[in-house]
Amino acid sequence: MEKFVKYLELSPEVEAALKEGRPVVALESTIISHGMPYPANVDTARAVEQIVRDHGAVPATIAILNGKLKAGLTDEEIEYLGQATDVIKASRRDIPYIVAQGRNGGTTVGATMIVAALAGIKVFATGGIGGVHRGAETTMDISADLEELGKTDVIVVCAGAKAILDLGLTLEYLETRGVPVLGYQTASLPAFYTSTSEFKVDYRVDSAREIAAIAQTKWDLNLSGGVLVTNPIPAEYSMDPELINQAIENALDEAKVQGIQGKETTPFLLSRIKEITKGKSLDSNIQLVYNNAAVASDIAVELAKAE
Ligand code: PSU
Ligand code: MN
Repeated sequence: MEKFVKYLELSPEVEAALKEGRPVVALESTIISHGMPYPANVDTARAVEQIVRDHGAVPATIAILNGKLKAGLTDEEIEYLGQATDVIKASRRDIPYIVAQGRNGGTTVGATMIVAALAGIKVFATGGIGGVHRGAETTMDISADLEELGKTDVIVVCAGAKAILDLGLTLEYLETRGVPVLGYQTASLPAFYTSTSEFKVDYRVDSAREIAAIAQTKWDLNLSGGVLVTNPIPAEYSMDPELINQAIENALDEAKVQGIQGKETTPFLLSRIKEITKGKSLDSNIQLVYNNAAVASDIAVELAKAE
């Protein structure tokens, strides 16, 4: 038996689905513990699970609880992550400490990929990925999400990257790490709150079936690592670019003045942008997560068919 098995705890539903080769979609938990305020975080987490089910897949929300790497949470566990103050934002570097000390962690995109891969889950839906932060040429703030995409075999469905990041440098980094950036029914890189940006994705792909085939081909060829699917926010929830960009600029200025650094940066910016936009950014954030869960489920269904 592989050594990691003793740290892993799959819910009975997730375990059965994986055993039987049925589609499973991983969901992250930093978005619950650090990405959204209570109770919107918990309501969203539950609604996302329902959307995955409605699309014929089994949801596996991933987190670290009492030192166990969990895939598939109970309602009470989701509620706990949404309210507790002892939950650590968990990236790759945090996992050994949290597990060995029996602590709790909300897993980032990168850490969720790690647990998904250990569990045998190939598809993961999130809101936005971390990336190369603006000013990274001096701060060196580059999200570990990008490194993980470079080496861990999971398809990540997101709404692109937020303009709190340097989108151009984020794409450069992904290219260096060999990560295909696919646009779901779009050639433009979506920018999270808005459906387009001035950047192009590597390839536009129009169906879940084609995305599944591209990922399967990548892994058949031993080209290890993730595939990034960027799925634009639906037009009716897309924000006014001027409004959101002004909010982002203001939030970035405040972060600088207050000396916000490291892992606090992304949660700080998300929360400030929400306040500046009077909650509009949170509404958009929730809707794009729903949209990503639906597409990820379709991809998981196609992947399961092909296997
Ligand atoms: N972007 C969002 N909401 C989030 C995050 C990013 O719109 O909740 C979270 C994700 O879990 C992502 C993490 O993996 O922030 C990236 O953090 P950092 O930039 O510190 O790597
Ligand atoms: Mn960072």
